[in-house]
Amino acid sequence: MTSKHCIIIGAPVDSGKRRAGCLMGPDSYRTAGLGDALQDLGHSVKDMGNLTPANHQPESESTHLNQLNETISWTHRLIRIAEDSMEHGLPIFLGGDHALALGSVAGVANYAAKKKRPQFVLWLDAHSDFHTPQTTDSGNLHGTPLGYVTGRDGFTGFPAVTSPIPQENICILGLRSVDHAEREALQQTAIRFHDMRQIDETGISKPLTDFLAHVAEQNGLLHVSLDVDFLDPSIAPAVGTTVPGGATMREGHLVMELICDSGLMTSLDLVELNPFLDERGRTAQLMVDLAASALGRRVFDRPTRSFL
Ligand code: HAR
Ligand code: MN
Ligand code: MN
Ligand code: MN
Repeated sequence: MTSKHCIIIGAPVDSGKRRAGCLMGPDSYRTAGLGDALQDLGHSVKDMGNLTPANHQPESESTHLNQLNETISWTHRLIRIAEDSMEHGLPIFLGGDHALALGSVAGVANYAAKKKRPQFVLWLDAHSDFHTPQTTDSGNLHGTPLGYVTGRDGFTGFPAVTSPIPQENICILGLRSVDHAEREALQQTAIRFHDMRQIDETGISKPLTDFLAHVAEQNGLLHVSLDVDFLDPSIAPAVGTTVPGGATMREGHLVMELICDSGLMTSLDLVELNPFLDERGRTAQLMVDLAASALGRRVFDRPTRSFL
């Protein structure tokens, strides 16, 4: 693949749910060798260090939403840095929990709109994260980013979504835990969603290559959001929301290798790693290895595959 300028952005967001620990994620990825792995593949790497949320009001008692103000403040920060970093290279957002994608995705979409290119999103996750602040039972905002970036109502207090992602530009792979309200809403949309049962039947490459072909045809930008719980907990235990029956090691790598072959990825989130729950760093290492696959690591070189 052509070499990229990778911009590593530590986003130790830990406000998207109650169980703490994702704030240690960015440093775990660094310890697992993310920067060197990317450089060994021929990319240039700039590490921006870890962000902090903008100052915010103390959390209010009068909402069922967990750490709302801190999450809003992270969203402001991340939108700006996402928009800006897209001008300079391929941002890799090191989470942090999935609430970081409220900002990373909204920000890259603003950049795409400026460039008059359509923005696409590949969501690799056990969960659909399609709640709004009204529909979430848990009050955990890491369950809402796809709701936010598609422009669903109810995100009072958050930055207005100026470039909503069109539903037909989103593909979710890996689903096996979808709440009732999310299912009802998702089924009314043009979002492409594939649960593990379907992936068992068709293999994971079929829905993915169909989607990549669509992105290529539309000359789109592609944001990839990789949630640790996309993977089976037996290989990726370091996550607060484990759901059995997830993607295998090879399914994970194949997804990343196909993304790499397509040459389409323009930004990446690595989210939900909770190093406090890890076993000798194996989950952090696997996530770094998957990122390396998406950016060109392989056993044999293959010609770039055309998705058109
Ligand atoms: N749907 C559940 C909720 O809203 C669980 C959401 C879990 N989300 C993540 N990221 N772990 O995918 O509470
Ligand atoms: Mn800023
Ligand atoms: Mn998620
Ligand atoms: Mn998840």
